[in-house]
Amino acid sequence: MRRIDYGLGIVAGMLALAPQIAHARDLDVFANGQEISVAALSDNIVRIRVWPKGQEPRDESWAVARKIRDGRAEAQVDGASLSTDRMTVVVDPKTLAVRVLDPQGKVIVSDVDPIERKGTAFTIDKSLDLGEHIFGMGDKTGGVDRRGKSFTNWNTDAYGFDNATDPIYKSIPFYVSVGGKGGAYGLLLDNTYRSWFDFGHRNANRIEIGAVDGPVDYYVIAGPTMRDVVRGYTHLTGKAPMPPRWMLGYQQSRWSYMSEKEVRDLAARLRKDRVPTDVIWLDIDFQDRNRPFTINHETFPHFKQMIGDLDAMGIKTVAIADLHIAHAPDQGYAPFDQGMAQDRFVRNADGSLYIAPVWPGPSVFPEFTQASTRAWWGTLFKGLVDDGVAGIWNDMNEPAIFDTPTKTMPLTVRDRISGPDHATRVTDQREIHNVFGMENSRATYEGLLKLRPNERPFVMTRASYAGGQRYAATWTGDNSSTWEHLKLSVSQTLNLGLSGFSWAGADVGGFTGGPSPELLTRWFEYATFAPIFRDHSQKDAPRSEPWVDGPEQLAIRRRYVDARYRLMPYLYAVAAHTAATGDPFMRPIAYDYPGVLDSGCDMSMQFTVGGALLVAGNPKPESPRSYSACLPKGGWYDYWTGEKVTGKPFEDGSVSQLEIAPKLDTLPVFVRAGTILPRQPLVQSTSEVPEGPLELDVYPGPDCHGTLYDDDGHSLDFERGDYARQQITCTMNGDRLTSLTISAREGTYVPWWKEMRVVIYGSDGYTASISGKPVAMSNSKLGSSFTIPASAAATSIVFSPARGSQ
Ligand code: NBV
Repeated sequence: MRRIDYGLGIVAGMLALAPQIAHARDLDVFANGQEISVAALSDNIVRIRVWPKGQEPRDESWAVARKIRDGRAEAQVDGASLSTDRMTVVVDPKTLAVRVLDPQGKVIVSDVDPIERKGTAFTIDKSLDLGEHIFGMGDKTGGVDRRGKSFTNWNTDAYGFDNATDPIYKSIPFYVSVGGKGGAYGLLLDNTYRSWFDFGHRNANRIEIGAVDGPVDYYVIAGPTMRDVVRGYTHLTGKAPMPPRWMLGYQQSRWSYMSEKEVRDLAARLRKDRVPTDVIWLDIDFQDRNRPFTINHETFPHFKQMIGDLDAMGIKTVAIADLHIAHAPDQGYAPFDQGMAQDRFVRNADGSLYIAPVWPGPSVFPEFTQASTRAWWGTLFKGLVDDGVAGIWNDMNEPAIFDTPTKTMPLTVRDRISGPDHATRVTDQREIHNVFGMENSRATYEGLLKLRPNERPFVMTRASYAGGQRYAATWTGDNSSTWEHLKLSVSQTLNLGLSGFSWAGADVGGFTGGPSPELLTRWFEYATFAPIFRDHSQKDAPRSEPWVDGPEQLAIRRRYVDARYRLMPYLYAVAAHTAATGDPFMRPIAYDYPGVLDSGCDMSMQFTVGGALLVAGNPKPESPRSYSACLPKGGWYDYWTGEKVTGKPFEDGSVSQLEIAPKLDTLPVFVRAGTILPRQPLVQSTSEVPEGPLELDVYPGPDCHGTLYDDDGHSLDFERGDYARQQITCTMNGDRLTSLTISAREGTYVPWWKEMRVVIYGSDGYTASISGKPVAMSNSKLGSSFTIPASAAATSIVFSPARGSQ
């Protein structure tokens, strides 16, 4: 970087990068023995780094790719401030305190004290307005809003965690603040050491951010909306990629299905009981003596054949592959032998091999911080992939170690780093612990992609760090079969979504303890609308497959799984939108309806799927007493009945309330007026082609739209244009629908539907025509419907009131 000294300690750096950004300038200021550098990576993202003078840290990151870090937006440097079109950063030349302002000069966030350093540790103090709510921070417990709480980032195997346990599995040092005077903003502290965030817990007007070591290296993302911030964050750290469609199907797991016979019986039962299912999971017991990349051929004598047979039934197999490799010298265990021969495992500070107990007994651990070791790890999946395993589950990668009070490796365990984005150097677990799990899942993801270059890899990881969503989906670890955990499953999944991890779920029914019939049924209902719907339970805990509580509970659970499969065209279109934009699949209501933020209505068990479908759960899910669903301003329809609902305006008028008397067989779900919701006939697996027309449910209202999206569901061909997308809009005259337009099909893929059945809710009758030709319409009390052939060309349908219904 070439530097120009402007005097007074203010320096503007000229970047000698790509010619088109050569004019972009960073702001560098030094004072009191410290130096600060502010760079505008895009018009709403700045990177701020501060270091003791002369000790500029390496420009490295596990979270933010180099090409993103090297990006520069048009920015003006004026004295000690840097401005883009959307934000200004002002540095106090004496203290180096930072103020971030919006274009109107309103403060988004400011330092309330200079950075404090104690040895290698530092603390940054940021302002916290009265109106701010805080979200994000990954899987942290304690409810959706993080305000008033403090957290530590240190990946931890948190078996038996509760709503106050911290730290747990993941470290995502990123939050979104909403409701402050300068609008929403986000902050990512890109520091992998043990770090902490205090959101007004010790001091109500402050956010304190610190780490025990490592660089002061953070990004501020300006809003003004929560959506802008989350999109900005996923620009920085990457989007969760488009998953295979089967990820959205129902998934059945257990620690463990112990034998091939048990797995085959399970698959047969799922089909016999007509519980649509896409995935069966194999936990550690399918392996030989818990050794990753082996198969117990006594209990699974025809492993490959079994997977093929499941596949033929429309059921994929996901198999576990933990990161601990059995320390098994001279036993012909290839992962150990190869790893030793190639020096792939982490070592103690004195250079001796680090060996510690986990499932296989004494184990060794690949050094995932080396690119060549990640590549080697990837090759180990060849056998499982050849056998037809569809996805891989990386558990225990905090990393979890048995028989040690810290539950993990000593901090002194050495990690060598090498690879394209890092200097080749040696460090230790103090720096690497929090990224170990992410790099494990990255190695798996990249390995699968190499083995099957045109398939979307599916990896599920337990531990991760900021940016881990690029490589893996996640789940919330070892939760419990309690109502409290049902609530946690909602708040954790929401915050994971706001932290980039759109593909997340909690063990349905709870991992430990065994759910009551009511709890398991309710959990099925909520999980129907979660990104990942996987029923999983602990060894020796009561079983939690859908039928375990008899036919009545099974019937309700099945009805919900059916509902999810019927919604698949909508869910898949939301998934495609999520992968493209970073908008979470499952979102807090305020994401799409910011007006509700301070309504005072309890929305702790409410969320939307893709903005249009609103789940209005009971804030006390165990209680039979009636409660209020809080519906944002605007019209809503009951998803189950298609009827328009009207609530009572509540307090400030930003929501209306609907009194709900809880019934075990109903989870209230509403559709925004103005939604066009695609649905399909019921199937038992997403690999089955639905029979009959695609259904387009039209819920008339303002800003009326919907999206159709389809592709082959598993390959990467969609990236080369082999997908089908159509936008659907409608126009209204007052309360009446006047037209519906389906755009010409974009992309080369030909979707499965040959016909579309359009259902218009909430009217008392229409007649319809296409290009002047009447369309046969059937009108009933609930709405009007008609069927038209599917077409790649644009189609416009014009409506008029049915005779006698004006
Ligand atoms: O592999 C066994 C389990 C697994 O079922 C669970 O989902 C993981 O979170 N695993 C933890 C290890 C044992 C936990 C007690």
